[in-house]
Amino acid sequence: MVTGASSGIGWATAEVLSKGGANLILCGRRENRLKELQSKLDTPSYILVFDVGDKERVFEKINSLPEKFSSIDILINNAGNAHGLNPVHEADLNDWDAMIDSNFKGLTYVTKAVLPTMVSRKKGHIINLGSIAGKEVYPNGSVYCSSKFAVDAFTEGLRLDLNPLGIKVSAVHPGMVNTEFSEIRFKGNKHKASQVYKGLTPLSAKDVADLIEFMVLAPDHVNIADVLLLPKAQANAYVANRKSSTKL
Ligand code: 8X3
Repeated sequence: MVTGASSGIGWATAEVLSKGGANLILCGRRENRLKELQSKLDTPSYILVFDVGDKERVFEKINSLPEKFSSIDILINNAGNAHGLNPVHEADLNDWDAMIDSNFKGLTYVTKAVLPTMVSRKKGHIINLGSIAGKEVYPNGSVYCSSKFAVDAFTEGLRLDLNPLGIKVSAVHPGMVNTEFSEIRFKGNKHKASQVYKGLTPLSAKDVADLIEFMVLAPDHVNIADVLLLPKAQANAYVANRKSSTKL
């Protein structure tokens, strides 16, 4: 199961895992995009349309899965976004709610809804998409970073709780990835979004998907538990080697 499959890292992950032979449950808010993705996949897939932040719908949809798709082996908790990049005193409360609802609360709801099928079989692998923003705080990113720090803490807690059950819990923390991410953060301002990756080669969604595939394919006794994935040009959350003088 991949959440946020309608674009970016989620889309690329679904494509890579399908090429590797996995049946897929594609989750997202945009049904037309999920159908487009489904038409490109090599393996059987099932679409679930919901917003991860909508608690009731998350459980309703996941509990409605047909028999063939109801035993989930691998959950990729990818859905999430950034809204705004502002200092605390200027930020919009609605942006904060949207980030906390999808990046953190939504991830916990989906996990809770999927877990019963893993717990009863004592089998499964959950991979959460964190961020370098969950390891380091940067200016104007206070609540986005908080939501990703929360994902990091939840991942560790989940790994502890599921340890006796033999269920693997891992996290991937990407730095700069060229997806719709910055365009959404800057509310459709393509110019501002393009400045973020100016003068350097960011990660592609496929780079992250390839890492996820590697983690999924590790031998059963191996858990690649926590990976920070950066483009070569990025040193940390706010230092990058750019060919131009553009600053983050
Ligand atoms: C995305 C990476 O550096 O824009 O989570 O926060 S960053």
